[in-house]
Amino acid sequence: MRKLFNKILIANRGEIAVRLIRACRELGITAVAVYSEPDRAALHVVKADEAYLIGPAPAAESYLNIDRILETAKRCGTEAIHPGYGFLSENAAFAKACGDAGIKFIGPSPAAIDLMGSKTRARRQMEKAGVPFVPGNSRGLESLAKARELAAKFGYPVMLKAAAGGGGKGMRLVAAESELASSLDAARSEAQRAFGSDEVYLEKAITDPRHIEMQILADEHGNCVYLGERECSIQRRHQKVLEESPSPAVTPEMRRRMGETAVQAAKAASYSNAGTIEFLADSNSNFYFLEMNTRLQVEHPITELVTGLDLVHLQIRIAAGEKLPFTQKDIQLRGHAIECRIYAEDPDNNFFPSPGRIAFSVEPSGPGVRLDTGIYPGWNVGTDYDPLLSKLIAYGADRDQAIARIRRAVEEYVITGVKTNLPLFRRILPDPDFLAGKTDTGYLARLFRKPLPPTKDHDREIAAIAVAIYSALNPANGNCTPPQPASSAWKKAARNEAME
Ligand code: MV4
Repeated sequence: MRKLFNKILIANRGEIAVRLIRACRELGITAVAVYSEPDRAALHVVKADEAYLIGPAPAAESYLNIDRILETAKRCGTEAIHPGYGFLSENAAFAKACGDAGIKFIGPSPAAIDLMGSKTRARRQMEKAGVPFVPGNSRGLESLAKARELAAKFGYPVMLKAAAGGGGKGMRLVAAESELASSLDAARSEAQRAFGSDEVYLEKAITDPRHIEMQILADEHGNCVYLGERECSIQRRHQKVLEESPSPAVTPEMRRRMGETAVQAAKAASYSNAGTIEFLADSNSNFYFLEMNTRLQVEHPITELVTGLDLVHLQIRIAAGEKLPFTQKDIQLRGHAIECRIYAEDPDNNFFPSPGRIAFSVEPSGPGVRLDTGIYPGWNVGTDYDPLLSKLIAYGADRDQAIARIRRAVEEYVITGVKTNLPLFRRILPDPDFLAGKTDTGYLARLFRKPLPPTKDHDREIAAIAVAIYSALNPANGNCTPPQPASSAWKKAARNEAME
């Protein structure tokens, strides 16, 4: 096989950087890591072929430092840059700067990123393409009077959103006309502060919608396919917690309509590479375009498991100019996959970040289990970046088997030294509403109002704590300290014994 690229620089950190390095390794491509000062000994630095310091802890001076990253890319002779998710992944100026420097940005064109970055422009483009979207306006609101008129037309409750926002930032729910004036003022000043633009638009609010997103893949020759949906409604403060594919709420017919709509949307944006169309779905299975994410997403592994495709390999092949190696009819969705995002957060203290040194861990494995992790025992989890530690993913022939496997894997998983949200999954996974697939965006709030069920996990937890203490007290038996040099007395004795 022709080499796609000789060298790729990975402009990211944590589990996703490790995921991308693995893809490079599989494709025979040299993987270059960049890192900030506190990330000197991060897992992605350990795993890369080369690694370069790009600045101090603040992201603005390191992982968001376009000049420094491009300078590093040129110095080490990289041919392409993969931005991962977050950081510079949806920054059109960065994508453009890569192109100008003769380095391939592994993602869509700057124009496509730019289009989808403006929610109002994106809505206008989708309108032209005949994609269904939430009733609302697609230009900034010029006045309170206009907002009143539109809200009356669509009916309360309505949602005010920042045109430059997304992901829930700068969003306000307005229940009645009496709140409209103050909400509009607040939304405007919040948008100005957060995004440098006070453009705000209005949509009819869908109550307790589901968040269902469709993965697409497009090459640079006009071919585009959809790879099935992900149900992402289980969120806390716009942070996804658990995702699954397929969605328990989507029928084959709805999937086909959603998929074809997503391909239409991608084509209307002249989109290439991997992308995701977010939809809101109401309780009557109507779905509406919400926004497009122009990057590889955190939850991409569940799509990989149900399609059998490697999305990162495909991203790299597309960026190298290859055509999609399949058409829509070749895509077969098979089985069921669930992802749990493991965060360093304290569920007993309002999910407050829980930094610290990973003292010890037991990683789950076994049938149908995948763990994408960015940590190791001894690693110090800081507060400079996102608190995502790892993603635990399970696959099964059907939803029941996927749930059984992820429950089993969550029970196996031990992390000590920081608090994690693992106990949250011990609540979600056996919950009758979750098991019945009743998982709209109001699901977690409803779960938190339920009384805590009695737990049978305590014995296992106590056993895990005992192992951790034993290991901490007896360094030679644990993995919290570097391996003892071979010259230690007992190892010598063991060697002598082995030779006798
Ligand atoms: C909405 C909505 C209801 N109606 N828009 C939140 C994230 C951002 N991408 C859009 N969001 C929403 N937009 C209308 N017209 C409800 C939400 C919403 C939500 C969406 C997806 C997942 C979780 C959510 C939690 C609260 C609100």
